[in-house]
Formats: sequence, C-alpha cells, structure tokens
Amino acid sequence: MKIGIIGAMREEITPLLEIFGTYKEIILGDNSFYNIFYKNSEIYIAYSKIGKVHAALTASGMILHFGCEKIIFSGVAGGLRADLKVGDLMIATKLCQHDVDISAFGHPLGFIPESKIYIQSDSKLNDIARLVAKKHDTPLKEGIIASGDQFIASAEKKRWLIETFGADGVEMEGAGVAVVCDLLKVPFCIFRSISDSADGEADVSFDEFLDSSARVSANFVKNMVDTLLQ
Ligand code: 4EZ
Repeated sequence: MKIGIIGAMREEITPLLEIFGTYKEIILGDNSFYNIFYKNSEIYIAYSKIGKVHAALTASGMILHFGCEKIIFSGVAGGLRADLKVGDLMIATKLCQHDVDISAFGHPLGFIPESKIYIQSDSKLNDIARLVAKKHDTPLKEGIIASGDQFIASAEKKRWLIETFGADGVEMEGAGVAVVCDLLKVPFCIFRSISDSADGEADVSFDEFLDSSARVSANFVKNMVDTLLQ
C-alpha cells in the first residue's frame, strides 16, 4: 500500500520524519516529498505550505504522481468548541470552505455549483482512527472543520463560523485535501490537534503550541499507519 501524509507547515511533519526516518527526497512542484519504506509499504510525507491551493496541489501530486491510495492530513487547528482545548486531538467528520461566497447568485455560503458545501472524510479511516484511539487510550474528538485562506483570530469571526457552518475546528488546508480526494475517489482523513481557540489571543497561542500540538497529531498518525499496515 502507498500512504500519503500531508502537513501544511514544516513543523507539522518534522515529528513524523523523526519517527519514520527519512529515506529519499523527491521534489515535485517545489515541494519535497519524503519517500519512506515501512512495513513492506511506501509512505510519502510532505508539507504543502499554508492554504487550500497548496494543500490541493500536494494531495494531487501524492495521488496522481506517486500513486498514494490513502491520504492522511496531520497538523494543528483552531478550536471553536469549549471542549476543544489546546493539545486535544480531533478528526474532521466533514469539511467545508468557509471563504467560498457566490451568494450574489443566490447560492448558500460555501457552495460551488456541481460540488457540495460539505465533503465527508472516509468513514472506514475514521473508524480505524476511533479503534486506534481506544487501543492507546487516547481521547479523540470529532467535528466539522471549516477551511479558508485566513488565520482566524477574532471572537466575531469565530462565532460566524460556528453559526454559518456549524464548525468545530478551523484551519486552512483540510477542505483543499478533501475536494481533491473526493473527486479522485481516494479515501482520506484529517487529524488536527488544537493550537489555539481562534479568538483574539490565537496568534500568541498558535506560536506557543504549534510544535507540541503538531506532535500530538503526528504521534497519533504513526499509530494509525501501524494499524493500517498490520
Ligand atoms: C493553518 N494553520 C495555521 C497556519 C498559521 C502562521 C504563520 C492551522 C491553524 C489555523 N488556521 C491553527 N489555528 C488556526 C486558526 N485560528 N485559523 C486558521 O491550517 C500560519
């Protein structure tokens, strides 16, 4: 099996490269893909750079160029729910693009004709994630993730995301990966550990907790890969 693991920032994949040990670096589209042989399978790890477009390119490269059959995202996110605290880990049940707006034509926010507002992550991968969480006694939360090309750092915008999309987490890449994987019919799942609460203090909290929260997600993804390959 070939598995692709994507982060947005170098900090989000560094713990994964430490865990697996790098094998070979292949550059495509100015992205480094780290190719690892592990348990008779191949893993491709890359960070896309921030934003939905970059994440979509990286996911496309993993699937169309390297032949990845499953895509896992590992990284951090802003928590929008009171019970999503710094360091907590969540999977996205479904994802939307909160910055899509063609409401001038009567379309609902987040909707693109011939597409859909929410894209569901793979239920089998999510079931495996729930099993892995149980096995390792790790709390795993779940919710809707809204992605957009903005770092959310205000109570007002946070409230709007909750009210408009029922979002529980916010980040800047998940929906880009979701759109690509959905269209190319490749199962995907999105892991995010909370780095901030997307409020007025989000920037400070993000800087403080990026590394530690990225590690929470990466450690879980390692266990997830072990289960997938056993
Ligand atoms: C984007 N990522 C943040 C990148 C920030 C700073 C140089 C995750 C994230 C996030 N995205 C964590 N908290 C967030 C928030 N409050 N809003 C959007 O995926 C780059």
